[in-house]
Amino acid sequence: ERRTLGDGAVHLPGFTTGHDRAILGAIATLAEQAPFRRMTVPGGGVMSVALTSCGDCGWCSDERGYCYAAKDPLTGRSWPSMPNVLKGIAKDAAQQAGYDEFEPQSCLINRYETGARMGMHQDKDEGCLEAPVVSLSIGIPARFMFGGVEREQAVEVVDLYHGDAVIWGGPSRLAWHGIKPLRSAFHPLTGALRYNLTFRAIAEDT
Ligand code: MD5
Ligand code: FE
Repeated sequence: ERRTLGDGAVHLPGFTTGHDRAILGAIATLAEQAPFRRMTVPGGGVMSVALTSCGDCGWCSDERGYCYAAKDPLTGRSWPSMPNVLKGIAKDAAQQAGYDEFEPQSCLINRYETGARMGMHQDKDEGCLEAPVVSLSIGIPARFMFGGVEREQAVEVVDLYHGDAVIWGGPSRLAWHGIKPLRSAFHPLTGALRYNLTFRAIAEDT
């Protein structure tokens, strides 16, 4: 099934079906090498979402700002490479949405516990804004807030469930978005947790 969530956003409900255990196994192995951690954001707050990354670079935040960095600031080592099983699923999802050339360099993995949330933001640190972001939702559901390219535009709430893939391309690539505080729930494969994996093409800053 392929649905249109909004301008340029393609929703593939249940896309990861059959790969869930492989995805969760990959996350567990990655987290041994680059543990989930809660990052500080500019202003001094600490995110409620814990995260880690794999691939050529990983998303980082501290008091000074956000960036993609080749080394994990927690371990001082390179981020673990992107597992082929994850890269393959991301490329297949992108292809379903018409992006045959998508080559993700980085995968950010967010881990939400009950009450964790993500405030409204745009993803624009990647450099390659022509490439889509592919996201996979695993575990308990989330209420996704989907706004417009302008901060003031109305926000639509969309529920994202275990196994859903969303390909954010075209005008939705720069849409404002966020996640409402996670409601307590249980999923047989993740317990009380939700994971979101986002696959991104990154260009070096010049
Ligand atoms: C999440 N993660 O569920 C979301 C899913 C993040 C983040 O927002 O930055 O880690 S990715 C949603 C996304 C990405 C790019 C564009 C749009 C949504 N959009 O146009 O709404 O943890
Ligand atoms: Fe985002």
